[in-house]
Amino acid sequence: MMKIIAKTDTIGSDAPLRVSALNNDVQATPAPRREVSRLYLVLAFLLLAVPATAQRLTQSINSNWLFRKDEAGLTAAQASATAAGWERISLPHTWNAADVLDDEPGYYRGVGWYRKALAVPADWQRRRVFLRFEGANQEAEVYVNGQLAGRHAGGYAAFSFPISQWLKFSGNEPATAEILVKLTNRYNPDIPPLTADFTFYGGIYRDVYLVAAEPVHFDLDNYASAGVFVSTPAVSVEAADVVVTGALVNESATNRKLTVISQLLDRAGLAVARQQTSLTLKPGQKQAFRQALPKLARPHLWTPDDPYLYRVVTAVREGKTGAPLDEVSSPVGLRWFRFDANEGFFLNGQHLKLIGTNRHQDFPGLGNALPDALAERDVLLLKQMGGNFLRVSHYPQDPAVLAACDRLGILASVEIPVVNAITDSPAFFQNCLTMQTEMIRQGYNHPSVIIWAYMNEVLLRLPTGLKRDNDAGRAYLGRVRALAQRLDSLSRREDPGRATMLVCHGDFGLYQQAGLLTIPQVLGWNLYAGWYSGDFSGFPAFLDRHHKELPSQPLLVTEYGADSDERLHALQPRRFDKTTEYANRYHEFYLRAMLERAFVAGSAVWNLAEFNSETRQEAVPHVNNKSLLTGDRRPKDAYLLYQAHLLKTPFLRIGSRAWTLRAGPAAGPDSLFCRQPVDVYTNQPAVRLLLNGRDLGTRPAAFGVARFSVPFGPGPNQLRAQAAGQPIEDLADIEFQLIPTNLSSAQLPFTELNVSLGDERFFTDEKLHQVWVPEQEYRPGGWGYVGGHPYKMAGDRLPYGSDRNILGTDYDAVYETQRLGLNQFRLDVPDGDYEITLHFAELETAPPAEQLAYNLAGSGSTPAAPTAQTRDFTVSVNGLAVLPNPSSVAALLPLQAVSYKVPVSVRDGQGIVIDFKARMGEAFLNGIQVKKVF
Ligand code: GCB
Ligand code: CA
Repeated sequence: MMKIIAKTDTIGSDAPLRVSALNNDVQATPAPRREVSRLYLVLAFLLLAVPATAQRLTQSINSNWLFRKDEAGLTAAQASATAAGWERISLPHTWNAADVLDDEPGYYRGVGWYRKALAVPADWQRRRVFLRFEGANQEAEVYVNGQLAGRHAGGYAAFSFPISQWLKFSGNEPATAEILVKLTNRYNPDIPPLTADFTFYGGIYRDVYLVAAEPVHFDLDNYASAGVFVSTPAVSVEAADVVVTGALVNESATNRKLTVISQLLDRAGLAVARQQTSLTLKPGQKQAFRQALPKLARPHLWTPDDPYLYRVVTAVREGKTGAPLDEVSSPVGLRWFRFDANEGFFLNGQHLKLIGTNRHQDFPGLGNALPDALAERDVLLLKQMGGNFLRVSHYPQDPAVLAACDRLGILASVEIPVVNAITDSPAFFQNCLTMQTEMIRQGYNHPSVIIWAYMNEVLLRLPTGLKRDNDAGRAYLGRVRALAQRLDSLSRREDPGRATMLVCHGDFGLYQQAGLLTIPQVLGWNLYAGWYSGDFSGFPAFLDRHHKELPSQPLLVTEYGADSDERLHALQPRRFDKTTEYANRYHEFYLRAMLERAFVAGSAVWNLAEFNSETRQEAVPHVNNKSLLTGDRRPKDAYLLYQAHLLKTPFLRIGSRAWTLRAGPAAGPDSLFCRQPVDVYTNQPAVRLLLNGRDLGTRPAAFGVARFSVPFGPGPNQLRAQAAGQPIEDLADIEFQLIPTNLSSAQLPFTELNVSLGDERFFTDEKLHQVWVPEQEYRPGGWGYVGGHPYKMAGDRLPYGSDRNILGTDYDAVYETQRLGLNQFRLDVPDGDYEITLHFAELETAPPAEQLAYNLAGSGSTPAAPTAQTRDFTVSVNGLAVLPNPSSVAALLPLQAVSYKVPVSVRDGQGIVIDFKARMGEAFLNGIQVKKVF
């Protein structure tokens, strides 16, 4: 990385040295000559003692900022002079936390200003002061006292600017400085990402720090890196080589004779290796150094099970024994690894299947502005799942993430946000190269990192007009290859100790044609067979094709997953129904296929947790819920499946954890139960299940799951699952709303019914404590539709229903399905007073819904304005036309939820008969609720 010019001398140490907080340099300071008070002595001692370990002051400045949006295009001077419209905020902050969730397509992508008044101590006149941003999306201009201190492009890397020259001191007085930041998250074709399935929240959404260094300091102006780089070029069970490189800067006015000392400290703080380098720097000089520490014998290795961390503390001193002027501490994990195209991944010579997830920086209500603790919690949740691998997707994240990986023993891959497409411009290429350099230098000292990656599904969206087989298309593929080649070489040059990776979507031929498959050291595949296309069998077939056609290219399954909306459940799960049950089958199938193939080095589920993607529609608009955890980080069943496979301690958990409020029809006219499935996840051979204390029997666990069919009774049901011979058990309390088969049953009186028409799924509404059940055909004595057929959106992706955002409701899943052409909906309820609510949403729109193979809408793409269809039908309840014309254009706008509540008095055993009569087109109904009032 840097030229080596420093003179280096090594001091081997036989006995380890203990580094204490009060080191010799401080004690050696000559005593004050004058007589001083006792208090002064204590103060002086404190002042001397503190700088001994912290010559560089680093401090976050997150509190008390002012923020305002700017749609008027202010200059910095105008913004600074504007008094009105500022809002007091603290960092981390995003201005898009709310507008990504509303029914208006799009979110604010424009300029925001931040300002802060800073008090700077007088003694900082001597110091070199830097402003460090851990991340701000996406183009920043930083002004200090009205002067432009620096610009940065890209929303996911740290950046830092020297600001001393803009600070104004008068005499020995502290100074105040105004920091003003102009930030924009507008679309910029020269800055990746261009489009992606996640939200490009604007804001200073990570910590901001002020750093004040002595005039002699380690390089603080090297892509916002630590300025000191630790590598471990050779590690084995017998010995480890640790190398420290970096550069030293002399910003003082005199020649300085300096010593750089690096000490390798074990976990207890004992120095186990040490090296010292002498350098002489002229004023204004920057000089690189390299220190190869003495070989460490029998190193304590870093592994997922035992993530043992050493530290390298690198300090610069005046002369050989002077006070430390600057110090950098870096984590060190001693490990080595390799990828093998046939056998997969090896850590420290041992085979290790990498299993884990992807992660976005996203939390409900916070957008991307997460405190560090939430980043750390995500890594912990991955660890508690038994995972050992994190794909930090699709961009570098808060440094807290990699630090947590280092501590918890999670191997990591990090990438820059080149997603879906590139722009063929010199500026775009340069931004990519700069981002890759920032990512590598900023993340270099994290032993958890094993992969630097640089493109995700870059051929998903060929620019308009380009085809794989036209000239322009071929030229574009050539440009993508050129960029990939440059990013790959840059990564290998910057950091020969990590593997490079490029991630493709499942179009083998296209990436092959572009010549991308053999550029990286490891190839990542995002595979969704059985979700976006085809069925599960496409997945193993694809893996085997890779292994056959690219026998020397190691592979990771970098993404796989299926939407799962924890409110939706199906007894016969189907592709794209978004139920928990379909996602469970998907993960069971995929995990097995990968475990069976040694050549699959590892995998990462898409995604650890639900995340916002503003342009997504579907059952939960704006949310991608292909995940193992809900947005608020509760485990879905698939998380338990991985625990059952990965945890080494006895494990048992009852699945369907969010399905604790259930409903279903009684098994027959005389039964008081309904059978529904319950899966128990375990790493034990068999599971016994009890229902309200009654033994339901013991079932063997196959591939981590024991499946039961449980006869739920009305009201509370307590399940207790036990593993044979192990003192572990799990409890679940499920409330069941049993629907009578015969609605006038005295044994099980009718109370309420909520039906989602055109639907095969159950929908649990925790908030209103209601369960919607799938439609059924009317049978005398019972309830159901007469005639008609379920609505199905054009195209073959959805088994039924639509995936459009239904406006004006949070119950999109219910409104997205409908029964078309029905004649009646009937309920043979006993006499009494009832309340019926009918729910409608027109699902047909012109033009029809987007028909892309992958539903990854581009930035700023606005869904076509829905227009009304020609449809004319009437609805009457027990012969009364309660809704003269619900289908009139004014009443029923496309993709708008509408509902009508109608009281009905049932007499003479007539029950409830709702008639639908179409004069034009087909009548329809999306949902119905019937409640007995008295
Ligand atoms: C992908 C993308 C990811 C999407 C995911 C999905 O292949 O890499 O960004 O979010 O699929 O859910 O469609
Ligand atoms: Ca942080």
